[in-house]
Amino acid sequence: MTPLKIVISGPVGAGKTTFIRSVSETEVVSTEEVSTERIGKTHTTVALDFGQITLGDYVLHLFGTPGQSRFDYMWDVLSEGALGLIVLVPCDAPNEFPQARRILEFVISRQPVEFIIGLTRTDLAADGWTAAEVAAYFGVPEQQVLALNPRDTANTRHAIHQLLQRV
Ligand SMILES: Nc1nc2c(ncn2[C@@H]2O[C@H](COP(=O)(O)OP(=O)(O)OP(=O)(O)O)[C@@H](O)[C@H]2O)c(=O)[nH]1
Ligand SMILES: [Mg+2]
Repeated sequence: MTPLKIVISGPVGAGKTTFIRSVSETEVVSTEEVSTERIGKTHTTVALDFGQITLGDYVLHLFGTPGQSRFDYMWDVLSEGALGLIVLVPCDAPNEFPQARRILEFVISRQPVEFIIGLTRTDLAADGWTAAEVAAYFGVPEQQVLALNPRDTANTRHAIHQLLQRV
């Protein structure tokens, strides 16, 4: 059976690489380099992350995008033929929300793909945006926004399940 393609996108530091590493059943292919920008961590994705998970009869290929805006052209490359999209949004970085919205609007304008929004870093920021506020910002129903910790495999598996339910 042809593998199904899922894209994990979102702004810098949202947890895309961490998400794919925690959910993938195969060793993840990552392309991280030392960041040239001050982004609060040393490494950043420069091309893609790739992982895989089998759910029932389906093999899912997971592609993670880079977050830095100099790599925006990768959205198009990586989202071609995608079945679903998870946009990760860090609850404590509202300055990154416009970038998240650009990603979402760009991918959906290229092809009508099902998506969910994963709200990350909720354990780190007590005063971060809530799921309801983020849903309002993106103009989607609250059920489409899922608070999740990309480090937690149960959380990331649940997010993939939620996305597949929509697909
Ligand atoms: N505690 C906690 N840490 C998180 C959460 N989300 C992300 N992180 C941490 O934030 C850091 C950034 O995560 P990455 O996976 O590198 O983020 P990324 O989206 O791949 O970033 P770029 O490739 O630079 O765009 C890592 O140290 C993660 O462990 C969260 O919900 N909780
Ligand atoms: Mg990354």
